Amino acid sequence: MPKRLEGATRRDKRKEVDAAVKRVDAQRLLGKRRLVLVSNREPYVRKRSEDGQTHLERTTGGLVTALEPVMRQSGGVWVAWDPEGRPDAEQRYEVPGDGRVLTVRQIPLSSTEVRRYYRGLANGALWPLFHYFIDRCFFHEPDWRQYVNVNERFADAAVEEARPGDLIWVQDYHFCLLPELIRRRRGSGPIAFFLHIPFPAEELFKILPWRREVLKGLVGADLVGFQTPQYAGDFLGCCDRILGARVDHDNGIIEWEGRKLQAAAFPIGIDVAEFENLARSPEVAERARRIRQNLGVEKLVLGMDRLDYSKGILERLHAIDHLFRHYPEHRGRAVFLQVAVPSRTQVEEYRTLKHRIDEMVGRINGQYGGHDWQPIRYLYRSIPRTELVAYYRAADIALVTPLRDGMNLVCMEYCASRVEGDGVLVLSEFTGAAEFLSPGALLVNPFGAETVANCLHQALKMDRPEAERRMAALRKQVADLDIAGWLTKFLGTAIQ
Ligand code: ADQ
Repeated sequence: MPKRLEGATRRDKRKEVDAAVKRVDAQRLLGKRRLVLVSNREPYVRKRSEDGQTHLERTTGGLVTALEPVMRQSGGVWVAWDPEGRPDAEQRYEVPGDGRVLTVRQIPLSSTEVRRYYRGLANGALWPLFHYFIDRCFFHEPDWRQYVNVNERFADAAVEEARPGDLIWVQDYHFCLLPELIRRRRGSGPIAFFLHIPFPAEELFKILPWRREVLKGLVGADLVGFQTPQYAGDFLGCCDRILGARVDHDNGIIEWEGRKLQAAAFPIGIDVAEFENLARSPEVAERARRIRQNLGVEKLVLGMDRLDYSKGILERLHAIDHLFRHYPEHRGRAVFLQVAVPSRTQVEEYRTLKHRIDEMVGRINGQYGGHDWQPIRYLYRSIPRTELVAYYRAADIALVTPLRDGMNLVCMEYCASRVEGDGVLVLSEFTGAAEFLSPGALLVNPFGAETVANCLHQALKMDRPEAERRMAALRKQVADLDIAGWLTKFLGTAIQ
């Protein structure tokens, strides 16, 4: 029997969930099917409250917020890694709430599996390769074997959970082999896959020693979704020329082993209403005012990222250095605030990166700062949603300069939070989001410190009418990309 964890409903923000339920009609989309979702990350974390009771807290992030009501309406099962579980103890638990039951099936991993499948193949080979960092890739056969092994374990669990006709939806690069493994075990029933990160150009993808295996795994799905048409096109090219499948490039149809499947772009968005409502709340407005007051400058430039080399934080700091050196008029007037949420902290490379960022912040502050003004403020922590939105409200400019990013939600969250209609977005042209936000954003090549500094200077000097014009275009685009629409389109296509 699944165990129930006490007290979850108390902490759960039911109102938010109910609002989202209204926008995504799971019953209309799925009919009697349930949704069985597989993701690496668990959607809930267990917290102990002061009275000693364990309760569940939903992890932050648009995907979980948008999916939870759909999963619940369909009585769905979420299969995910249990990072705290003992390797031999698989668990299932129900998430209390209104309506039908949502079950989480947890898959614990051994330390070898974590090292080789998660840190090794997923984050030491696929993540850097798909983000174009060839020199950071490590291709080890033992890592690959564990990747296969873990994908097989997840396939067993997903198939065990799924009833005939249920939609199994696999998320992201941790599980590229899963669609085919599920198909082999299950025979019929729809399978969908969505890649949150970029899919690389063929010349890069070719580098992967297990390129055919990965493609074969993915084409086991009925629908493979990508963030942008560019990534979908690159995938189709690889299926055509590396796998040897028959490909209709115009319609995104692949024929493989007597079956047809579709590959297409489904650009993800954010829960726009959630950000707008938070930004409009008096608490957030007051907090934003205080943030500005404490910084005591005319202009606040904000960076907000997971601490990951793909986000280009070090390169951004070089640009800040360049800005204060070559445009001294901003000294004492502008502050760059970087908030970085710790990420993959057990990986040596991420620890080194943190070290280098710490050093660089110290060096720039030492060089230009004084008693009354420091050019950079740096927070290394995860911050609650309300605080996040307060920073977005407080910032005149969002500096979003990843070296490569599947989509990037931070830039959309910033625009949705600019309820007064001003603010400037400086956005890397190597994000998926750049394909959709170019009319309003200042697009920039994040690799050139001088280029970014010049662009930032332009943003700092931009007059309000231009900023408002640009922000109006951005807010419209962000509203069109709302997460509810994404979910509706994806699920609608997956069960056609
Ligand atoms: P990420 O690489 O995590 O996502 P992103 O899309 O920017 O990148 O999402 C980051 C999330 O973390 C945002 O929702 C943001 O609010 C939050 N966040 C950032 N800094 C934070 C902080 N200091 N404290 C708390 N929260 C913070 C992957 C892909 C992306 C893709 C998404 C969704 O790499 O390209 O856009 O999935 O598909």
